[in-house]
Amino acid sequence: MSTPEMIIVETHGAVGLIRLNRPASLNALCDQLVQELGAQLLAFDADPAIGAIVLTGNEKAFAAGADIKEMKSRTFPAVIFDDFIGNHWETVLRVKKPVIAAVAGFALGGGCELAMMCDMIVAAETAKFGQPEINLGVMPGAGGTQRLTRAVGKSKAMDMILTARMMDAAEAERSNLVSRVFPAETLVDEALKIGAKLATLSPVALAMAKTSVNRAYEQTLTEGVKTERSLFLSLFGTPDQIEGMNAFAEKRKPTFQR
Ligand code: DAK
Repeated sequence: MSTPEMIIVETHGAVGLIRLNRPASLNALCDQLVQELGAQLLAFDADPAIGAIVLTGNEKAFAAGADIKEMKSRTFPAVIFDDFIGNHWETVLRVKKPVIAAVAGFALGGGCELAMMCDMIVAAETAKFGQPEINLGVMPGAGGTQRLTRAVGKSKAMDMILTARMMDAAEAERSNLVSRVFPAETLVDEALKIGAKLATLSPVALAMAKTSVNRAYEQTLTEGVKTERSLFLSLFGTPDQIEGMNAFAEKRKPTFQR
């Protein structure tokens, strides 16, 4: 993998941190940035020393959307037949390890959609979420109409998508778009702490739990509970299940396999 130019990659113990780094364009998601992000997500996913991943931007923007200047001259045949914005857009959905989006400043359009593809979103008090594509004569195209609606409900999703209104961090927390809100200065540290906790847990149990929660989006309750049951049962007999339950009975901390 060549050295990335538009992301900053760090490791903090067992947590991989990716900072989107195109500050002059508010981290607008151009082809190169999206490709570098996808490659790094897969690299962390394959690295046994990494147990969780944090994805963040900077204090002004998580990402202000797809790069409008790069996208503006695309025509209908081209968007159908070209690899529009690259299929790396949804790489985060293929990652088995937990991925936390830590959002400060703008998370707009594709930036909001990228955050919603992560497993959880934590936000700084400065965060602003929105799907303003309607202002550009288009509409969300990377899951915004679906994931936002499932997160915040129809009325708020319609409000944001049809009027391009932004939602601040307090409203996003009230509306269940984000799980926790922190002061901007401590956002990344807090996200890393969550990642560090996750990295002490059983990777296989985390992956199965993630799969099961995601199935809640796809299935009826009855089918979802069936999926949950079979994933739950599949964990019995794994070294981590044996270790986790023995450790509890022996009043010691478990050591899970990486
Ligand atoms: N693209 C390109 N450049 C952007 C940008 C963007 N999305 N957002 C900001 N910038 C650039 C600005 O052009 C400006 O550059 P210079 O003029 O200095 O060269 C610089 O970042 C600073 O921006 P501003 O001067 O505008 O800063 P302000 O603080 O005044 O305003 C703002 C901040 C976020 C309110 C404003 O920049 C803004 O409205 N930005 C556009 C937000 C937006 O409309 N986002 C949605 C884009 S459409 C798909 C995948 C994804 C998508 C679609 C399909 N597939 C996989 C099929 C996604 C589509 C979108 O996201």
